[in-house]
Amino acid sequence: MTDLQNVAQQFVKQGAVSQVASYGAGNVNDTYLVTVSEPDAANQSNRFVLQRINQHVFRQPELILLNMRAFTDYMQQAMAQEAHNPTRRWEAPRIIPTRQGQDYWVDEMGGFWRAITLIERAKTYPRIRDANHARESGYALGRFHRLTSGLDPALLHDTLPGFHITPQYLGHYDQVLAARTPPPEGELAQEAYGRAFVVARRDIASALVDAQAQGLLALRTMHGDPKVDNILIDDATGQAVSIIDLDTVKPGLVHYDIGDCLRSCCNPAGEETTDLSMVTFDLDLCRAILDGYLSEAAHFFTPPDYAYLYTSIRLIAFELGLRFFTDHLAGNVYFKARHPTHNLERALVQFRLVEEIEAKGEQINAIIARVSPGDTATKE
Ligand code: GN1
Ligand code: MG
Repeated sequence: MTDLQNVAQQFVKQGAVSQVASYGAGNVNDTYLVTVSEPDAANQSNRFVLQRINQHVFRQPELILLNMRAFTDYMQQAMAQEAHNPTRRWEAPRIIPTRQGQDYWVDEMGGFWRAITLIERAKTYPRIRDANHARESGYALGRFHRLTSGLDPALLHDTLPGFHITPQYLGHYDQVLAARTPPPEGELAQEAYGRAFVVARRDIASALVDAQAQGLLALRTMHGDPKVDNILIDDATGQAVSIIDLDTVKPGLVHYDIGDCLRSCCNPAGEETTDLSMVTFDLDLCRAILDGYLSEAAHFFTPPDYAYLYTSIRLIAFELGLRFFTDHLAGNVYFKARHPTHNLERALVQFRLVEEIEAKGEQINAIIARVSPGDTATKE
């Protein structure tokens, strides 16, 4: 068993580790909150976040740290240069080096560890609480995209090849399906539903990569995982202060992020519910998120960027459902699962959400039209 105290101590320059506790609800990495007897001089805090990177998913974890250095430095400069509202708090987690000055530490079993600062007086939530929370979540993503919009994505490494490339997930799904043995009796109906669901939507898988190939959507810096649990909300003001979980920041389409943020934040039941009748795509939350997002992103958004918003919302919900479904069929090898059908349940939630997004397509497009320039007549 890993000696967590010893791992944590590698990142502590003064004082002793007094507690290491499990932290957050990530599906991929292992995350801990570390408490130290004395505050760190550089970070002014006696707590920090310790993570073991899942090397089955991230094959070259050191690239994560290289990227993090590059884009956090860039964002700091971008913030210093803009005349942004100084009363608004906005922070980014920083890398805490080891006592030897390295950005990560590898244990004797090959485990890859890194530490980052904890942003105090703020927390994340597993589900959206209200329209203000939704607007702030959209703002946080827009703020991140705006602050990185001038960064040449070619300067960032690809920490996770194929991430959000839906046609690749589909190819993998086909392979897994070809090797599939018949499911247990109790899962037959759900699996048949899932398979039919995917068949009916295969043709949407390439919509965003095609738009990129046609030069309509540009490669930029993406966050990769802007779900509701990764938006930090200030305890006192209710405003977003950071977007965390920066392992998947890499070159990509901002539309992957927008789709992911909306599929996560517009479903108040959350992605872990087992009551499918509670899964909805809430239009008021959608409007609030897009308002918050565009309050920052309108600065760099182009007409095709607006035109592909609906596509991205539908596609990324479908993609996550497909990823969960594939992982269930493959025996839960990617996402952590607390029980054998956990990833099947998660897939069904996303598929239900896709049906909602499709059923409400006209209304969602009407919201998008209202927030798009050129449609000033209907603007609120
Ligand atoms: C994973 O590990 P976590 O919970 O931050 C996944 C995301 C999914 C998310 C769904 C690297 O994120 O793509 O949207 O689960 N991250 C990776 O909850 O695959
Ligand atoms: Mg993540």
